[in-house]
Amino acid sequence: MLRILGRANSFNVRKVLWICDELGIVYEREDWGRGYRSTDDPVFLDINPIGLVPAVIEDGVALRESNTIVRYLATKYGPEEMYPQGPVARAQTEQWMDWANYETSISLRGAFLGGQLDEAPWNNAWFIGQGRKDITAQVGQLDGHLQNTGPYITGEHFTIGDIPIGLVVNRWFHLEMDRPDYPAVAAYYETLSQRPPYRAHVRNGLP
Ligand SMILES: N[C@@H](CCC(=O)N[C@@H](CS)C(=O)NCC(=O)O)C(=O)O
Repeated sequence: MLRILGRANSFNVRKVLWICDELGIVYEREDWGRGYRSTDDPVFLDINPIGLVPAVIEDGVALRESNTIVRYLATKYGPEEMYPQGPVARAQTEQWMDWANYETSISLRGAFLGGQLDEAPWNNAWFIGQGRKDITAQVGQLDGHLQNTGPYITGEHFTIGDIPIGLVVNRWFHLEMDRPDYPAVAAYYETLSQRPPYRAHVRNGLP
């Protein structure tokens, strides 16, 4: 059985829980990470030397990086539609995963970890201001894309491209700062919310 190591309130662990429920994958989850067993524990570092959650183990193989785990599970268990094989459709799906994990992660460190949770070292005034400015612009870019593409990120069907973005959008609506109205993003949030795994693991009251 798939073993998931990571606390269920982690932004990145929630992506893995979401896809498992989408695909009906049975798993057992162990609480590791902030507030639980430390990821500096040698037992955890043996599994994931990078020391971050999530990590998974299946058939004796340990994997890390939430987006990689999502792609692995979709490849192994998912329908073609959820992770298209054609090179163009696949790239159009993955570009949103990479964008979310790099661009918006940096902005959210300032806007959320620094600006909302007051977490060091992100709680520096300049970094908070820049993060707020950047995430506002990035969600605006997402809105522009969804106006032409929706209801899902690549069009008609739900794909794994929606998973990291779905976490970003949920956090966006929890940001305690001035946020412009982005109607296409708001509609997208409602579309995702019709999926029970999204409501269970992402739009579940947690930012
Ligand atoms: N790039 C990694 C980032 C993982 C990451 O930053 N995980 C955070 C939680 S969302 C973590 O392990 N924080 C330390 C902790 O919980 O102890 C991924 O996508 O999996």
